[in-house]
Amino acid sequence: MNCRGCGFELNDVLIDLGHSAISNDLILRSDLASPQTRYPLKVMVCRNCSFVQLSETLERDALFTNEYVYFSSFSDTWLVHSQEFAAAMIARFKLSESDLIVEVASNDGYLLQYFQQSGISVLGIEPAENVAKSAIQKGIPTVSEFFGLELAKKLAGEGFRPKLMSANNVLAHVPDIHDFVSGFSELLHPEGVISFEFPHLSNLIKENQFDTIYHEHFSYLSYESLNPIFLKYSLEIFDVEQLPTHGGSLRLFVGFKNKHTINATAINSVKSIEGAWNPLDREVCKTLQMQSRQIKYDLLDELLKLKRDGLRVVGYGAAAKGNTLLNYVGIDSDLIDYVVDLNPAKQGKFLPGSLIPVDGMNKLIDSPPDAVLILAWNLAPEIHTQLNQVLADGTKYFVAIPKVSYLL
Ligand code: JHZ
Repeated sequence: MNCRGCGFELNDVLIDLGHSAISNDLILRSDLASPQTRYPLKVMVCRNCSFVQLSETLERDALFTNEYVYFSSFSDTWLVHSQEFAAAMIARFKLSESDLIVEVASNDGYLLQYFQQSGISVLGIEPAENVAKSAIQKGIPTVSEFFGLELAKKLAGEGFRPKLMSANNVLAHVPDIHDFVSGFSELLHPEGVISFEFPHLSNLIKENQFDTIYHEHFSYLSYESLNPIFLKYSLEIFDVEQLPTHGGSLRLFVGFKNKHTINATAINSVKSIEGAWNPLDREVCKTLQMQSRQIKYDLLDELLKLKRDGLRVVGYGAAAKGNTLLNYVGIDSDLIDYVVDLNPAKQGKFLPGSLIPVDGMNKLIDSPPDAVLILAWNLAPEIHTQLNQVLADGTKYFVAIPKVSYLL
């Protein structure tokens, strides 16, 4: 097995989570009797370039289908984040009505809508056709194809030259990172800027976010491992921001070499964090594996305690990460009655592996729980506030990451 970053042979394991079902592949009631497939979920680190990646990868067409269930607009926290980003980019890079913005993995138009409201031309690229359709219905022009060198050449040939390209939470989803990055280099305006956001590997390690490992995420990213890949395609990282979203993300600003002032202070601060949480350090790997196992024991302990007391426990947020947690810990509907999610595309289905049913808010009212495990822990404050208005005062709320703990 060779590194998808540099081709070097891979021998070092960061963490092994056994076998798991495909996280966003929710099961229809009519398929409940069929056998379920689980695939290995093991993360490797390249000794040569530090690129962190899954050992086995599934075909992208099996993961991003026409029934893809993740719609970005279901979280207000994320919408506010996107609106603020749009305003900040327009101000910082002096974007005007004559400029074009292209977003790769534009989902349901959750971000481009804010640029469009400012009168700027936008183009979305979203391979999941059902999700792209929802953006088009909102009036966001969207091409429903996978992005890479081929599509970039086609768009450049048609005269598209974006001043800003944005790619949020997509870099990790790409099997061929070289083809993907070279596409940006092909399409970007010579003076243009690309913004890449992704959950930061250092936080995954530091905060035990092992549940963010699933088959859709081919790689787990850092400044250090991405820098050489950008340089190969005449691009360079000139600035970086550390964000609280998705449990701690990086936003990299990338442009053509020598075109932008480098923010060395911001870059050095990220490099020093990555030095402290180095995935090639054996102790770091051992600790992550050990703490993940501890979370498994603690969560099972807590659920068993609640069940022995005769209490009803439910989950909230049928997040992709929730499925890794449930599969790894070995939880099913004997321990968690149902999971609530606002997204109608997930409701009425069953979580892959655990086969826990997914329902809407009405179920919470009809069968109120005594305790709620918030699977989307990254959105816990928003969810907690929302549920407090609906559920009885004594209801308990808890999360499993970074450790099993109750919310106050
Ligand atoms: P959420 C996502 O992962 C998607 P997921 C993706 N795989 C990725 O790369 C990472 O982020 C970074 C629901 N919800 O965003 C909506 C409510 O029902 O934490 C979602 O189904 N009510 C591309 O799937 C889920 O919770 C609410 O009030 O792990 C949250 O999923 C809120 C706020 C959310 O990410």
